[in-house]
Amino acid sequence: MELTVDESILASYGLNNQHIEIQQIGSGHINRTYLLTQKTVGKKKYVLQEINTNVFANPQAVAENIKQIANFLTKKFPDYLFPAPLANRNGATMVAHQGEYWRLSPFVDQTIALDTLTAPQQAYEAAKQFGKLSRLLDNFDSSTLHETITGFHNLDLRFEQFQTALAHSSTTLREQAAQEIETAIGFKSILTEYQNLKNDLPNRVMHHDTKINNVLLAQHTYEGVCVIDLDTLMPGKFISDLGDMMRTYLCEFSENETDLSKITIRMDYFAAMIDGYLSEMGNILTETEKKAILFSGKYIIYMQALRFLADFLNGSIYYPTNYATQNLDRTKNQFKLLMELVKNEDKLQQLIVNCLAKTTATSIHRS
Ligand code: GN1
Ligand code: MG
Repeated sequence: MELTVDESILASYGLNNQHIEIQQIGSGHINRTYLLTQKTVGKKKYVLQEINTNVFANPQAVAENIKQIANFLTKKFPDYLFPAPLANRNGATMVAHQGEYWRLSPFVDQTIALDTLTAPQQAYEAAKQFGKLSRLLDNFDSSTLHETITGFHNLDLRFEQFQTALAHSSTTLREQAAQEIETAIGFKSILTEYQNLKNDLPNRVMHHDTKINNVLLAQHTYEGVCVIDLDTLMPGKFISDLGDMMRTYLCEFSENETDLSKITIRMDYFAAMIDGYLSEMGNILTETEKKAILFSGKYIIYMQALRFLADFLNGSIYYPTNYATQNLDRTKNQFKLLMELVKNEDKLQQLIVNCLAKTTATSIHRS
């Protein structure tokens, strides 16, 4: 079936359906994404996205945040590539059409978004890109931004949502997930640690969705090019970004892998990832943040497991699935990953200490 997009949406950007080829792309769970290619000479490409308003109830807030940040970056760091949505003929960066919200972004040519990594250097490059964004936004006042999803990375809320889902779930789903429910409760000390830590971490502008397919690498060299999926750029804590990198860079297989024996952690990727991140953020992080580096992984992986589990218990209404128990399988996958992280805690902490020492040595050398 040939894909088409309503004429008026394209027209507002000066584009015409007949001169455009449309192809669905991306592996994100939330928004639908299309690649538009002009059939005419030049074959210019764009990315068109429909914002999922079940998830982003206030798309205007999303658009405003991205615009504010884009303005700041353009002014302060004009060479930085930030693929923000383009302004249409009316100057708006989003188009409303029959209750749907659409936006058009530049397509970054000759790049690739990976679902899993195949070399430590890729982890270095990807982490460096997210670290760079945080560094460039270090002086941006995060309190001027909207919270595009309320309590998005609030672990208290996520645990509560898991408990609510559990209380309302059917006996069948509850029985199917009995082992994972027990594991979720067994790891509750991560929630306590989060509660003790969160107020000591400064507010920053965080990306909040740093999974590996949200960074573009150069097609052949795998050099980092830019970050994408900017919807959750909002005030947050540093543990969000580095944590989601650990969740998606360290294992050879993604959250969809069902063979749990494959869910292990790659130490060399961990070291490369920390190095890449610290090459940008090493001199900016506070001492408390530096101490929370390993915790960031536990926090995000635990939260993601809770989110998949809650969704399974709710009847899989949030994350799209290919089969009925996929969110339960994803929960198992994430818990296995969490266990691997905990099992290797001492070794990983030692790697962090080594990486931090390198950062300090470099900054002394530079000064
Ligand atoms: C969603 O849209 P996507 O696939 O980049 C989710 C993230 C989860 C991720 C798990 C707005 O991200 O928080 O970590 O799935 N985004 C939202 O794969 O809920
Ligand atoms: Mg996303």
